[in-house]
Amino acid sequence: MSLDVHGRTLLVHHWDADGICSARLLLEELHDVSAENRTPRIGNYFLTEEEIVDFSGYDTIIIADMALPVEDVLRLAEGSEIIIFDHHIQPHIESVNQHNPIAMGAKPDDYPSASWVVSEFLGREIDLYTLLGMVGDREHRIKENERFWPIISEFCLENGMVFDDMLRMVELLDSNYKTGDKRAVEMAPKLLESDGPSDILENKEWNRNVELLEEEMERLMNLPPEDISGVTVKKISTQYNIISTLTRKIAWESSRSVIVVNVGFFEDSDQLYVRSPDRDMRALIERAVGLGFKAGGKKDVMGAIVPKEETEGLLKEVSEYLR
Ligand SMILES: [Mn+2]
Repeated sequence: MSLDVHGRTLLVHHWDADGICSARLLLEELHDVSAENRTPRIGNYFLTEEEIVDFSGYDTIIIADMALPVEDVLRLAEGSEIIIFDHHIQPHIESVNQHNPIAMGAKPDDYPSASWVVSEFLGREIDLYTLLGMVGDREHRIKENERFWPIISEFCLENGMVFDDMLRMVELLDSNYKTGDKRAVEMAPKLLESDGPSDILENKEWNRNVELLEEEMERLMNLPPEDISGVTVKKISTQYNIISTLTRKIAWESSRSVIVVNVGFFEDSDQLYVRSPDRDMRALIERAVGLGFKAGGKKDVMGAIVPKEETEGLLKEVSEYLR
């Protein structure tokens, strides 16, 4: 199917490797249209008032790999035509053009990335960007996918690559959001010009990012954690958006529940991230949302953005829940 857009077109996409690859595929399709691409403020899974006003000036808005709140989508839909390509859990939104098989009941394993939703919609052949989206979102777990792992293995073989090369490419693409560089995220889809890996593997800036991120991760891992009744709590201050990676690393090494608070990423808010090997986070997410916090996640993780003056309160709430 071809992508039917009219007027000034804006592509809003997630900042991670899947978002960048999905944007790359869509921009190729839109090459003869004056399309611009944008990512929301990094770390926000919603649009700010400013972004909504700004985006509302476009005739068509394509949203890729980003399950924005339904109320944000509906506000954009008031004056623009909306086309969504996604694979996140998201309610079905009747009034917009929503291509999200998961919202229609498909199995997550059949749609491991938004890049695949886009690729399938456009009827493309399997290519590097479609597969990198999957590797980005699933990492090593893509090997357990009975449908797509054989496709990835064969693609690697045919193109003289190994899976580690794909992981490296994902790391390089993700380095843009992890360093908090919104403009670099927005530039990235346009820098992917060839169909080969060299545009990614040889990008000097992204390689330098990865080095910086590794150094910062080491510094943060070496900071001593606190112990609050059997829960590991780590308070950090970093300008990098690496709280989820850090929390996962600490949790793997300790196999205990971990809470990380980063006071250094947002000016007005803190990032709070929780991972637990045995406690179901979904009830906690509901509770945090009920208390008015911006929180989201899955069975084993919760991420929240908390106004600075409320961080201690939420931290207390979370550690009580975990103990
Ligand atoms: Mn995705």
